[in-house]
Amino acid sequence: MGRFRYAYNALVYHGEDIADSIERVARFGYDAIEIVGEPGQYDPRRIAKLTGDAGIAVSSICSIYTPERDLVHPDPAVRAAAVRYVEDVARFACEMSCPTIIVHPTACMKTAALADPEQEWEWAVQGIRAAGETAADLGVSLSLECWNRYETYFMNRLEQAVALWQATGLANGGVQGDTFHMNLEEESIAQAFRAAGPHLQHVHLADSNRAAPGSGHLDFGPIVQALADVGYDGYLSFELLPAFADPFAAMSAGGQEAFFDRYTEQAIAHIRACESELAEV
Ligand code: LER
Ligand code: MN
Repeated sequence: MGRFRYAYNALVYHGEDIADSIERVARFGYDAIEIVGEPGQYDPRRIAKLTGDAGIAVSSICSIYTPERDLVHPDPAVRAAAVRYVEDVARFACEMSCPTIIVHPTACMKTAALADPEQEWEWAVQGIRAAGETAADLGVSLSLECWNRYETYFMNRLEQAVALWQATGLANGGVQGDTFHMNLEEESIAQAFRAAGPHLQHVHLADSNRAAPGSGHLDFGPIVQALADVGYDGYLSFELLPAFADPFAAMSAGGQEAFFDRYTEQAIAHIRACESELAEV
């Protein structure tokens, strides 16, 4: 039994029957699967049964922040719809006994503010707090994920996410680093995880090219050591995507065979090898 629990984000399995995705993730020894945050497209009861039968869990929900789901949009109707979306995702997660849903305040690929930064910050605090209170009633936690500057202008580094999380006053959740984004935005990925420490709620792993660890140039040894040293006990979820600027365009790209068996097998093997080299905490 290793130290960490592993999940694989089904985002890149786009178009595949979720039963096949669950079977693959279980077959390669994962503890869980991360499910795409489209409650209207999946039956949570079917996923709960399939994962239970396969002996794995649902680790997290990879929410999809489209322009209609922008928590800091100047139009109050858009902000309200975004809060409702996060609440719907929390209910979706609850039906699958999934502990964490991923939250980001802006639409994905929004690279410039549409309002005054202080005003947007206040809207983010209000929206996350409102959705977070609903999630808390459901026993679900929020994970504020940082993205790189080409997918958002709003929150790129873990220190910003910690400040935003603390401003909400919520107790159910924390912050999330994704090594693909951190490779662009943090001075040191390992150091950023150490600084975020107890606030870490969820982690996405991908190599520098957003393929499986071992495919790019990131050295995961110090990253895994940092997560162990801060006592991180959430999931390590592999979010791997083909080389598209817009991560959601990758979903419908198709023909990404490497992201199925090959990378699913490679990802967990690479990080487990790092785990086996850990210096005792
Ligand atoms: C989501 O986890 C993420 O990392 C962003 O690129 C939006 O998909
Ligand atoms: Mn991510």
